[in-house]
Amino acid sequence: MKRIVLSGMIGIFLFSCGFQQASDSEMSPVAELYKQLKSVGTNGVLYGHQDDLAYGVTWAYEEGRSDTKETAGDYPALFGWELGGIELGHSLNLDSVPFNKMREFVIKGHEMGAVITFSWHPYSAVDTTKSSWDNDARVVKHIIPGGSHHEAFKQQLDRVAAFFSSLKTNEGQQAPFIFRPWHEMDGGWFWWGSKLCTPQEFKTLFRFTVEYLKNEKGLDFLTAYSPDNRFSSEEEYLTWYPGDDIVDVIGMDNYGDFRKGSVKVEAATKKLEIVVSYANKTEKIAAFTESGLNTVTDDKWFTEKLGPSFLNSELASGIAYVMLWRNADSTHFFTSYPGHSSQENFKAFTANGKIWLLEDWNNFKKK
Ligand code: BMA
Repeated sequence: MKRIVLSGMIGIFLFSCGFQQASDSEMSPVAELYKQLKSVGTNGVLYGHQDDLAYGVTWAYEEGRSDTKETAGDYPALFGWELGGIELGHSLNLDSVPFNKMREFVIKGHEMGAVITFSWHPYSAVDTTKSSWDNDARVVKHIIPGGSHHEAFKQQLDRVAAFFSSLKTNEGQQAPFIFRPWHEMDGGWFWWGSKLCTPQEFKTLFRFTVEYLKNEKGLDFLTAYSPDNRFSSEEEYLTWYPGDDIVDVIGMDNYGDFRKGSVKVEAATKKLEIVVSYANKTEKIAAFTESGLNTVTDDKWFTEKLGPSFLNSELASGIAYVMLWRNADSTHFFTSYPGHSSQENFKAFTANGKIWLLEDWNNFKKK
């Protein structure tokens, strides 16, 4: 990895010019990440896992551990982390991960060569006792510019920005990452979801969030747009889309098409094809930003459901990565772990040459 730090202004300039135009020697770490992920194409799919280095089903905060590594033999190629709680100045996130530890894991993951992505389930800036899932009041219209709680929302973003700015290596290099705010907006379970804001309000919120962090706070990162699976056409997919000028990763979260008893692998494939087709058209990165089967109730799930959803289609296999959700405890885990009855199947899935763990990804980058 090249470690060339450009000033914020030059970074913004390169960003607005499009990454492709910069030559390698002048590329920022974020531009380089974009280029690397874009070059994945149909060669492979990075395997990612939320909170992988922090805890697994049977352990927590034990140096070097990872349910992925202990099951499949290597770390994930992508690590997901969650910011919820940072906006209130909490020292632990909403899943009890200390932000100080998270920072260490992010830097470690980056130095290992992995891709880093952040989700964010913020508390409401209108009523900070309300979590992301308190969907009984309109929040979005009050926090966008002109809204009654816009200043309070900016203070929340200031805390997010301070954390992002602190993600620096010992040499002072900012670790590049993908920020994936306001996800699953097409569902009705979050206060930024389809029940409680209009597409226009949503787009204003999304744009303000990204532009404030970049333009006011001088941050540089890739941005992911990630609706849930409730679309069947490109037009529907783009209902909440804030614009090609601020989105880099064209994503989808999808648990619904993988539920035991009502699995719809082909439907999932069609949606991924819409995602990849739009990303290809706009020169962006396509990704399967979240999935998993809670408590992995199907021992063959990885090779018979998840894998085929993208590997069975040349177009859908153009996603750069797939990220599975966290392994919190024995009642809330979304991928395999050592000793679980799905472990052999998970090994077989990750042994497929198209599914890349960390070493596969690092080898690809060397080529
Ligand atoms: C959800 C669940 C919750 C968690 C939240 C944010 O899907 O895993 O337990 O608090 O994500 O990470």
